[in-house]
Amino acid sequence: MALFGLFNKKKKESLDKGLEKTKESVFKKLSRAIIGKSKVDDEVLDNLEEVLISSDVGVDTTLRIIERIEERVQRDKYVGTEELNRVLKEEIVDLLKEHNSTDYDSLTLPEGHKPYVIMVVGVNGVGKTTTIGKLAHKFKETGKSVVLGAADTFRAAAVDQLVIWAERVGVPIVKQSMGADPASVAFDTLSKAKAENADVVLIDTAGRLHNKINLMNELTKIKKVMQKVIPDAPHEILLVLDGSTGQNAYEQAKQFTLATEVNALAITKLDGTAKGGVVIGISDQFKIPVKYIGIGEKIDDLQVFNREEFVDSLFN
Ligand SMILES: Nc1nc2c(ncn2[C@@H]2O[C@H](COP(=O)(O)OP(=O)(O)OP(=O)(O)O)[C@@H](O)[C@H]2O)c(=O)[nH]1
Ligand SMILES: [Mg+2]
Repeated sequence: MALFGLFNKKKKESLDKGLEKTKESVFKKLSRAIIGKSKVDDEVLDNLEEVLISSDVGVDTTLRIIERIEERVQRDKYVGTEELNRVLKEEIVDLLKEHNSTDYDSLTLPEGHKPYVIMVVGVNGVGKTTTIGKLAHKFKETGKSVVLGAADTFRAAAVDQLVIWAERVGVPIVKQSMGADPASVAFDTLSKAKAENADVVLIDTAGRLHNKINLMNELTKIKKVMQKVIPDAPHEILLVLDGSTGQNAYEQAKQFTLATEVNALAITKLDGTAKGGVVIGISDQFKIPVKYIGIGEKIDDLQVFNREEFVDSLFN
């Protein structure tokens, strides 16, 4: 138990540090929003609405949060501004729980899929390859055997980058030369993982092809070919979004969810940006669980997303 507590403390510390910029910005704005006010009234609520929208929470989600707080103020008759942070935290966590009452323990793999195949998608530069490296490390730490597949054959450097991660983490990788058919790499990767009875497969894909239609067709083809080896693969299509792009991340989520069956999200680069509010908006607006957040470039800078921890860190 003591060890578990230590882990949690470490996780919280890195989360606080990773979200520093967003926290600072939200804190400043919130302080301004309640200046000279002792109770939460209409003016404070108007200011709060501005704070949330300007923190990239998104208009729809902001309105839902404000509505909840309005109801709360009516119900409780009086809510002091010193309680605003606590009330905000509670209402946001409750809002996020509307889609899913329990948090995902993303590292516990569902039974009956061995190997469990995760195909990682997203536009170029969002952090797909880095997230795969960090995730491979996480799975390995929990005792799982992992195989990586370098199905981004669009650039030579893409394969090399994944090779470096495979070495760093100490897991096998399946690759072919640059320009090879990505679907063929995926096929080889699944064949190897199946033969070796591996637990998890992580497939990297290209974020940039000649155009968007090409990209979506390519992903569909990779999927089809994978199913020749494992009929229900991929079990997870993990869309990686760059949190520091704010509204752009929403747009990408919209486009990818329309074109492919994305069923998990990772939001990266939350360190070094004040736009961390995107995580709240995206969790609320897409009914797809945010499973991971990226808070730095290093191997340990990926966290399993937990709504309460996240919201708690943001408003403390
Ligand atoms: N600060 C920070 N940087 C990150 C994070 N995740 C990824 N990066 C950096 O973002 C850059 C792009 O990451 P990649 O993993 O190469 O992105 P990608 O989606 O694979 O890119 P393509 O292969 O070009 O499509 C790298 O410099 C990473 O180190 C993060 O959580 N925080
Ligand atoms: Mg890459």
